[in-house]
Amino acid sequence: MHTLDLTRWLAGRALPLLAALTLSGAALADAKSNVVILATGGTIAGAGATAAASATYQAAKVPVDKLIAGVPELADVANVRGEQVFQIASESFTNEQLMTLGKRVAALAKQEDVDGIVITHGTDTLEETAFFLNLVVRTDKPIVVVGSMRPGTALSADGMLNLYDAVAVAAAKDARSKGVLVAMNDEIQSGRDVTKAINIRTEAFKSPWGALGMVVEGKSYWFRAPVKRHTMNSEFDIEKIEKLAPVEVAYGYGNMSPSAYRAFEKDGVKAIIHAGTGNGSVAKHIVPVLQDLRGKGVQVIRSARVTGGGFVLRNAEQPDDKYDWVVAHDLNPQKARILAAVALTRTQDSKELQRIFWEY
Ligand code: DAS
Repeated sequence: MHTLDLTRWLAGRALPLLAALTLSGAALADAKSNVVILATGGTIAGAGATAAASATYQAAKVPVDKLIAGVPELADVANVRGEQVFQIASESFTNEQLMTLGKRVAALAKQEDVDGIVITHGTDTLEETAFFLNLVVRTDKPIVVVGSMRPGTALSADGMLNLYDAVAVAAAKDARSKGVLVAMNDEIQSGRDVTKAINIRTEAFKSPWGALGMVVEGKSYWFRAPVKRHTMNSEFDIEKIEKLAPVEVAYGYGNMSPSAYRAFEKDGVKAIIHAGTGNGSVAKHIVPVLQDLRGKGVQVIRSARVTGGGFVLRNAEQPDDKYDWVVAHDLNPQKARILAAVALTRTQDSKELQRIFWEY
């Protein structure tokens, strides 16, 4: 074969092959999910004065682009981009900020070019935000909330791996339709169930009914799925909510005073979560106060300060049917507040409220 013919022959085959390989490279890149990271602050964006300062630091300092740059491996599991929604310590979250975050998540979830969403968040109220989004964002795309117990400046900081895990889960097709998830300490937790059970260890987040799975080296392994209503099959939709209802929590204990309940009444609350001792018990001198509040239209919801694997049994400690009170089922007081604040945007009927506490 003449040299010229050989060159033509090669060009005729090598170029399309090269193009195909390049295309497949680009196609591979496109095969990766598009994940948006919404940053709100917290320890995962925190900074301490020294590497030994693992528990003394300033939360909400590091911007989202630096968080992403700090974990270049994110690009191996997804195409990521970041948005700074807030830069706050999460104990300071307000209902208005929850609504702003929820509306942004809902808008992104509708976008064709968004496959999953990660929210970096302080750990103090992470469980409340995760449960709120679980109730009001109508999507089956993965939404993963993540935080850290140590700032990125600390020895054995946990934030980078937590963020990597959260992005890997948000990019995973098998994470769809499981409700809002929380990725912390190698575990994948249900946003509905999880709570911050320990205030100073990396294994801080526990679910009374167990984690849904694990994420290891960027791969998710599932062992359970949620059974309560969430996201796509929720009756709540953030796009139809103007403002969350004012709901407060009062803690039960020996020798307690009724002042907190009266103060909340003056503030015009729509519901009070009674974080009772034991199985949502109410001290006998507090019962008439709650009956009076119910008579004035305030919803009374019995939760318990005891959490970790039980639930408040209706009509056990108190005759809820007779008093027209609601029980929070297995929800801890802070989650009961979130559900009541959302539910009261749709109904003031205590029987409807009780149905909602059974189903979500
Ligand atoms: N203050 C805590 C918060 O922002 C810090 C953290 O643990 O994230 O929730």
